[in-house]
Amino acid sequence: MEVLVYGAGALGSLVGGLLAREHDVTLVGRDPHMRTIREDGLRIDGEVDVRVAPRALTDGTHRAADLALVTTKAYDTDAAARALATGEYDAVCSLQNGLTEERLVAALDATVLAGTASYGARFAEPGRITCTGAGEVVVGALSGGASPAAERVGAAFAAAGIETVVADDIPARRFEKLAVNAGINGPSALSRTENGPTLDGPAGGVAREAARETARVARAAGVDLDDDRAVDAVERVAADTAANRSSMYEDVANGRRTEVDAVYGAVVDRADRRGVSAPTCRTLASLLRGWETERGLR
Ligand code: KPL
Repeated sequence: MEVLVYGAGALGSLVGGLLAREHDVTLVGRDPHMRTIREDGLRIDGEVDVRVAPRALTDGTHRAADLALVTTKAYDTDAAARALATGEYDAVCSLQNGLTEERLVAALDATVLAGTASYGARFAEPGRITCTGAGEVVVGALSGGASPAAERVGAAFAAAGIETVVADDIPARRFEKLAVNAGINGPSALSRTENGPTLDGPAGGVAREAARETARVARAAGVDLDDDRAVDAVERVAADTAANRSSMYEDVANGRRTEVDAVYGAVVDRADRRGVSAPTCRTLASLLRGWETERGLR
């Protein structure tokens, strides 16, 4: 299968590198990472040991592939969609944080799938990614149910040795993932703690409450996600990735813009539209937006 990975940061490079063991992969990202991959190939170490030589591009002009994976930060989704709209893909699958898929649907004439990748990935240096946790990829139709496109994509991931689930309950899984991000990302970034201690320490109550609020918003939107499932998911992911920094902690530690809008904005906007309360997510959104404003990041 020909696969284009749009957004070759840590996770995109890791997933693209694993796929390149079996498929014809093109990574789209930034220099010097792309230049190093072109010259020396891509090295993945840590929990897996992989050396591959995918194509590595820095621009977003027209191209075609069987599958385009979108792995950019959520706030770069519109730019990714504009670039992908100049190409042709049988399926486009988001592995991003936040509920970004609707924006891809609006911009693209292709089947858009939703996915999650529970791998831990850290950018070590240009051309080298460290896998800090080997997980699984879940893929499925945006509105749930069976999907031949999701089956094809799932089979391609599995053929590359990636543990893969093709799920028919994507609406609940998307909100479950949002609950995980709402529970872990803000509290870990604001308390500067790794995922495990975030749940075990003083920020644990905030994390669980943010997950419950996300589940409430999901239910108000007609998605069947109960509070216990959302809290269990946060606790499970925090335990599985205990020693990892969340992406938002990394962003804050490096003085970069965060995915506050895609995570907390998504919860709070939906809460406001549906008339449900989400005070914890609202507070986390305000704190993170305030931090970004102070640093001129928004
Ligand atoms: O998706 C993540 C992130 O850091 O953005 C989690 C699942 C919280 C893992 O750290």
